Amino acid sequence: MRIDRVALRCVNLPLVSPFRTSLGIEYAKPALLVQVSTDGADGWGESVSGFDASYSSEYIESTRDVLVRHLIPPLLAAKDVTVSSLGPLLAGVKGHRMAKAALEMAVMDAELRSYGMSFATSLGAVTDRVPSGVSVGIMDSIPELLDAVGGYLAQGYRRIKLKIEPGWDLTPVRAVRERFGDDVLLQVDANAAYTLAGARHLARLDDFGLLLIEQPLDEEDMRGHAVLSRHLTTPICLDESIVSARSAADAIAMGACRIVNIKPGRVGGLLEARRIHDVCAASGIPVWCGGMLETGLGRAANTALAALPNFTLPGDVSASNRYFSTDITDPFILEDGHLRVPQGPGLGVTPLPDVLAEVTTSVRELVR
Ligand code: OSB
Ligand code: MG
Repeated sequence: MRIDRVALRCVNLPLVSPFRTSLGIEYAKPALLVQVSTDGADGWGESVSGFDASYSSEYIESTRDVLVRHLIPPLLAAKDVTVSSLGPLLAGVKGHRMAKAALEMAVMDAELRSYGMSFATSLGAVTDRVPSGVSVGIMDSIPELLDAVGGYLAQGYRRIKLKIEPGWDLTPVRAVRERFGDDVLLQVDANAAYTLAGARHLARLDDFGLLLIEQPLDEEDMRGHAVLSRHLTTPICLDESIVSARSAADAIAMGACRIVNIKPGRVGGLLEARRIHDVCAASGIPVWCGGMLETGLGRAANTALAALPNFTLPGDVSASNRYFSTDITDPFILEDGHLRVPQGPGLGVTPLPDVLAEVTTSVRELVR
């Protein structure tokens, strides 16, 4: 495939309600979209980098910069680009996994569209629908939280994840258990807000039968997670700490986690995400698909990945209307607590031109 043009498009979508985590509060979802034009089909990718560097060292402007200066030029110069040639082509650039993931997704979309093959088939999906969980932000009050959780359960979400931080942990978990009972699949995500000094406090979460506690400690504190895990009966799940198949293998070997959250957009792309899935499967570690409030483009890719066999827990793959009043693609809809895995060529979805135009804040084009 010859790549003739790459367009980098910044979009900003208002969120239906503010999303608060231990890292801050978001009112809108900014995203950098990558559109590749080739001698075959066009393809779309989406970067999960955020507006600031609070969740990850990568952020939208750093992603755009490394794409423009270092990642796109070798693609435009290459005679033939396929998704499997990207690894070697881009090996000279360290890190910048979110940028690489967006580019890989766009090239993969173009390549698979030219074959008429879906992401699901290409990745090895074993199901055509995936159970949908929902990530519930930190709220101003318990009644507000119970309203939100009750609303999601009424819609049919199969699993609830509560964002926690020191001062908002035991009380919201207890309140949700008391109101909605012990049968609700419930888990928590701290986004690295605790230290080992909080181990005894976190162990009090063991009373609530949680599926897992996600990323309680700093992303680089693999040893700390291994120590903490010996103080808890609740399984530790890592998110931010898992950046590659190698880090997943290390985490498992150290006993730092018993479950892994795989975010393709954060680990360098779908191929690395699949390698993490495979390492975990071989080690008996269940995985689930995380999310970064993706638009319908990233959601299509995540849904396809979540259909692989070792994705045995419901993921943060919620319906479009959990995030946006209007998505940039046809919306993903909750049906009996599941999202359908797109079956069309490539991602199986494309941006709706009118909506795209409305949410676009800038476009930059690079040509061969
Ligand atoms: O830690 O899983 C996280 C959103 C942005 C950044 C980090 C996280 C999240 C979520 C939302 O929890 C998951 C979703 O996309 O629904
Ligand atoms: Mg997380």
